[in-house]
Amino acid sequence: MLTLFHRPKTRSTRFIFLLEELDAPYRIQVVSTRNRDGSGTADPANPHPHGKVPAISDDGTVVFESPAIALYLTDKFPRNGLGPLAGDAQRGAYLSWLAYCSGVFEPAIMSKFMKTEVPASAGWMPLAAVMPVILQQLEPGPYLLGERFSAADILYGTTFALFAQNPLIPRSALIDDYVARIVARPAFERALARDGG
Ligand SMILES: N[C@@H](CCC(=O)N[C@@H](CS)C(=O)NCC(=O)O)C(=O)O
Repeated sequence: MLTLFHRPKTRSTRFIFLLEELDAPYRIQVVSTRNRDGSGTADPANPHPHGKVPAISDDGTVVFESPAIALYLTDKFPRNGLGPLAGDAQRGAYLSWLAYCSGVFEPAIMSKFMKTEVPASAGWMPLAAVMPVILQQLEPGPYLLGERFSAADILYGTTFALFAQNPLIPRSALIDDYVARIVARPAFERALARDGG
């Protein structure tokens, strides 16, 4: 059985969304994590090396970090076509956009939030340079991979949704329409219903 180590209203909620989209069998194990104010403790039951969520265990095979989990799950449960498989012409784009999310997009948001300049030698770029790249990819629409909805859209769509009321990410009709498409999916509703565990 596949276990999702989860804390409600965090990045792990996206994986309830994905597991619902995949129609995969899974159980949720709610764990504690540290809080933003420094209080709280990581749960020893959580296999993530820093006690963060999400992490999964698939009959003992542990996977952590969002892009890795997304890829593992879409490879393992290919039935609903949520991730192009090896040999698919869109595989390269899929892998790239998954990795870009936590390797470039999220650090760019955090740098802007922290008001820290992104050094030229950093592995990511300022948000002002990242947003045009994402917008260009989304322009043909309706999804990052064009007509094909994928797990990458779950990562980006829910991130944009989180910042819907936050001026940190400049709004555009393109992003608003994209978010509306993602959160209208029945699997998203089901994920919110199961978010508490
Ligand atoms: N790079 C990780 C980030 C995971 C992460 O930061 N999760 C937050 C919740 S949204 C967390 O567990 N925070 C508690 C902590 O840092 O101890 C991923 O993308 O999966």
